[in-house]
Amino acid sequence: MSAHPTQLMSLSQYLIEEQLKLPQATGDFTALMSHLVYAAKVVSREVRKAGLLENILGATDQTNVQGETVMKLDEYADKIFTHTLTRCGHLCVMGSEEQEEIIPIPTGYKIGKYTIAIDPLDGSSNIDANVSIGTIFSVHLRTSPQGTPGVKEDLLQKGSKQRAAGYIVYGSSTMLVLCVGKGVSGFTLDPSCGEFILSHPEMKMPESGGIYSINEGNYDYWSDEVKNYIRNIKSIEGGRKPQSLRYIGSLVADFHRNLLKGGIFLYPNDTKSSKYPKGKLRLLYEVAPMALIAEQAGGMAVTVEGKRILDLEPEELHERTTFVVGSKKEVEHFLTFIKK
Ligand code: AHM
Ligand code: MG
Repeated sequence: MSAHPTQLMSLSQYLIEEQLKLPQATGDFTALMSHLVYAAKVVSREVRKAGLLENILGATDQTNVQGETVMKLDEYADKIFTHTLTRCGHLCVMGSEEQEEIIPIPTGYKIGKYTIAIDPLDGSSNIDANVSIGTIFSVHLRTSPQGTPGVKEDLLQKGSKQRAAGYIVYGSSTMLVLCVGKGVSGFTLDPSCGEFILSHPEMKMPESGGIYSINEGNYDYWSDEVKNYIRNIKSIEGGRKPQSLRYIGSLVADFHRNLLKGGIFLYPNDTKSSKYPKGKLRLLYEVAPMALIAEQAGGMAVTVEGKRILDLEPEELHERTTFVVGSKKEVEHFLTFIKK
């Protein structure tokens, strides 16, 4: 960034400007975001130190609610986000990938009007290999009465009702991509002053792209529609250029690259074994927030049956779904392969 410091906008300034556009805004959302950003900076600091400290890399002796190995950084990130956010006075309840049940506000702390569903550290199987990982979050307004403890139903709301969604990618730099209802903005953490600075205003996903991202090792498990689509985009029939495969295995990093460069990401369901019959990714804190960001950046997000992700009615906290997301023309092309 070569702009003079007086021309730069920090995330705090950005949030206050957004708040001032809404005469009815109370400042609660801005305050909630500042607590979330504090926790993200702490996680970013720990990720940057990984490898130096013995107690950060590697696995714990536990598995999470999904039956997956819990990494030490997973556990650390879960603790810092849930501790900070449940005590900030603006949430009524929280949900985390790492915790089976909803997380209540501890006794003695103010109960607020928002909910957050979070994947504290996504892509954690990549931690030990120094590959980009991330945090994904989704914010809703509660539906149960104000002032009472929040309930599961406050979290089980459609993606289209999200008040905000975002992700933090701990990559070659730490970046926060945020949608506060309308439009998408990207902020890069300046480690010298500890602030997220607006580096990517009004982000738009290219209308089409030349990248596809999918775990192709699962090919034999897919439906014929998904197989036909993947064969088609790799085909050179008629002199076409095949698309490039890029798959990191960290949703945040794969999504972020496709947002910037254009492309499509798919995680279909497993039709031949019982491992992921509904897909692997979780609706509330992985898929729905990414879908809001994609749509607000001009892209599309659907299930493998072609249903709009933001219209899905969640029934469970850790519900899984299939996910096809990316540039508008690429997702539309995918939809032409689905049987009517
Ligand atoms: P996690 O939440 O346990 O890290 O799992 C989610 C991750 C996503 O980041 C990524 O897109 C996907 O799992 C990769 O799965 P696979 O290894 O099956 O390709
Ligand atoms: Mg995850």
